Amino acid sequence: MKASSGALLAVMAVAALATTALAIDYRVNDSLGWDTYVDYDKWIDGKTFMVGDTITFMYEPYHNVLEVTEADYGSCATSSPMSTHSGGKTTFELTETGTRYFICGIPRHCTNGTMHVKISTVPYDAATAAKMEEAAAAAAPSPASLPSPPADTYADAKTAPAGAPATSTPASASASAPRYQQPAAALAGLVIAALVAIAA
Ligand SMILES: [Cu+2]
Repeated sequence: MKASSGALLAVMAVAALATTALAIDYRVNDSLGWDTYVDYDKWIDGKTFMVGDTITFMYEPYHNVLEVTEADYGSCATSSPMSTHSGGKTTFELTETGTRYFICGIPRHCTNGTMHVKISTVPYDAATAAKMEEAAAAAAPSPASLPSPPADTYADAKTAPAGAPATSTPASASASAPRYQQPAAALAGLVIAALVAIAA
């Protein structure tokens, strides 16, 4: 009786361990998200993606996420993606080992804007998982790391120079207007006087 319940506990413990394998949801580029002009190789550096982990792209709605082949990744080709995702939040489950390739499909965001990232997934390993979880916790976003304005919207931010005058008519111009009318009035008076003189 005692032995069998002990064995049962052992089985339950093993089952519990198996189901609580550490899985990490990686936010691509952490709190700054999927955006242009980011060194994604640098973001990947030091991370070990394992089967069971997920990667989540957080982005402004004018970006998207295309999963592509290695060849299309290399040339930033957007015409035949394996899958296309939009809406601002896309999660991929890393269900098997191997390398997956992701790019942004908006023109030039991949080629000029560095929006390409490849994720290599390795088999699950508990020790590495624990290490990665620790690293992820240490790198938790701080309130100070606010997202910078997206480079794409620079055109919208253009406004009139701060020093530009509110109107093109200074107040002094209207104040001097009567002076221009004075000679004209005087001339008109002379003309009338002359006409009166002729008539007489
Ligand atoms: Cu984009």
